[in-house]
Parts: sequence; structure tokens; C-alpha cells
Amino acid sequence: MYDWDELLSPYKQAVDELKIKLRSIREQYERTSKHTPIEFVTGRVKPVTSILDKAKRKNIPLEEIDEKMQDLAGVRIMCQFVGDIDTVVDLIRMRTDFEIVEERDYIKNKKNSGYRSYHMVLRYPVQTISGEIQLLVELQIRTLAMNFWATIEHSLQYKYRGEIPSNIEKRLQRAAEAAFRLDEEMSQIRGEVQEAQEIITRNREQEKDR
Ligand code: 0O2
Repeated sequence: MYDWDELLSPYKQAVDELKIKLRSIREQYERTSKHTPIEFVTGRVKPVTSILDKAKRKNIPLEEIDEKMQDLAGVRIMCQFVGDIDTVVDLIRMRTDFEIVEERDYIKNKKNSGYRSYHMVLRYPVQTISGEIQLLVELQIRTLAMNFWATIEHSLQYKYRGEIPSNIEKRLQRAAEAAFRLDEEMSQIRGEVQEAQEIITRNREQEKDR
């Protein structure tokens, strides 16, 4: 029997640590008057059933899973505006607590499905009782609109076991373009949106001081 707990527990540690570190970027922005490029952060260790499905699909032997499957640990950063994604990518590139091993820009080069996101693969060191181990973590950076689309499309992939009927597939591609236009519109009124958010933050702080 394969010991999944032993394989996956350092990945869980990596996800937990990165969630804390990335959420702290948001907290640091909140202490300034600057717009925060990070709306929220999520993370997960890939469930064993998904690992087995992907290994079968990509012909990866079980003993090579940790080298060949880059997303056993996955962390996702959601942003309000497309421009925030560049800011987050720059912040990630500046860090010294991990190494970036690959970047995939599915915003400039969207997938045929309509999927858009910026992916970075990190080599992240985890400290264990047996010493340091380096693991791969996939970081996905996307807007709220890209995330909405990807979440819906992912559940349809699940429902249809990866064989989405072509009429729904076409609708999803159109929905992806609509989501992208929404991102473009929001970017154009970004100044207005940010001003509104700053007023709300200021009012909250004044309430707290009372
Ligand atoms: P889950 O359930 O999110 O863990 P491949 O898996 O073959 O597509 P590869 O080389 O592993 O490709 O890496 P890629 O495509 O850069 O990133 C894979 C992950 O990106 C996926 O993980 C999804 O999370 C996301 N993704 C990529 N393409 C799509 C898409 O068309 N729709 C949606 N909704 N998400 C996508 P998993 O393992 O598929 O699944």
C-alpha cells in the first residue's frame, strides 16, 4: 500500500506556510494607503483520486509523482484587476524564500478551453525533523472573473468526466471572453473603484477609533 500521508504531509506544510506568507502581503498593504493587489489566497494539496487520475492520463509512474507532478501542492492568489497580477508576479520574483523554476502565462496565451491564469512553479524548501526537503508548488494567479470562470468550468469538467459536450464547450469559450471583457471594463474604471475602497477603509478605521 502506498503511504500517501508520508508523501503528502510536507506538501501540506508547504501550502500552509505559503498561505500565511502570501496573506501577510495583503495585510502589509492594508496597513498602507495603497491598493492591495491580493484579494484572497487559497491553497490545497491535490486529493489522492485526482493524483491517480492525472498520473494515469499523463503516464506518470507512482514513484515519479513527486518529480513529475508539479501541482501536488497548489496555491492560488486572486486579484481584483488584471494589472494586479503583474504586481503580484513582481512581488513573487523578488522573494528569496523559494526559487521560481517555471512560469506559464495563460493570460497572454489563453488555453483552447478559454482558461486564463498566470502560473508559476516554485521550488519551496520545507523544514522537517529529518532535515530540509525541496518541493514543487504550483502558484496560480488570476482575477476574480478568471477564477469564477475556471471554477464553473472545472465543475463541468468533473460532471462530464472531461468530455464536455461541444455546445456547452462553445458557451464556456464565449463566457471566458465575456469574463475577460469584464476584466477590461473594470480596469478602465479602476481609479474610481480604488477611490471608493479607500473611502470605505478610512471610514472603517474612523469607526474603530471611536
Ligand atoms: P485541479 O483539480 O485544479 O488540481 P494539464 O494538467 O495537463 O492541463 P499541466 O502541465 O499539469 O497541464 O499544467 P497546467 O495546465 O499549467 O496547469 C494545470 C492546472 O491549471 C489544472 O490542474 C487546473 O487547476 C488549471 N487549469 C489548466 N487548464 C485549465 C482549464 O482549461 N480549465 C480549468 N478550470 N482549469 C485549468 P488540474 O490537475 O487539471 O486540476
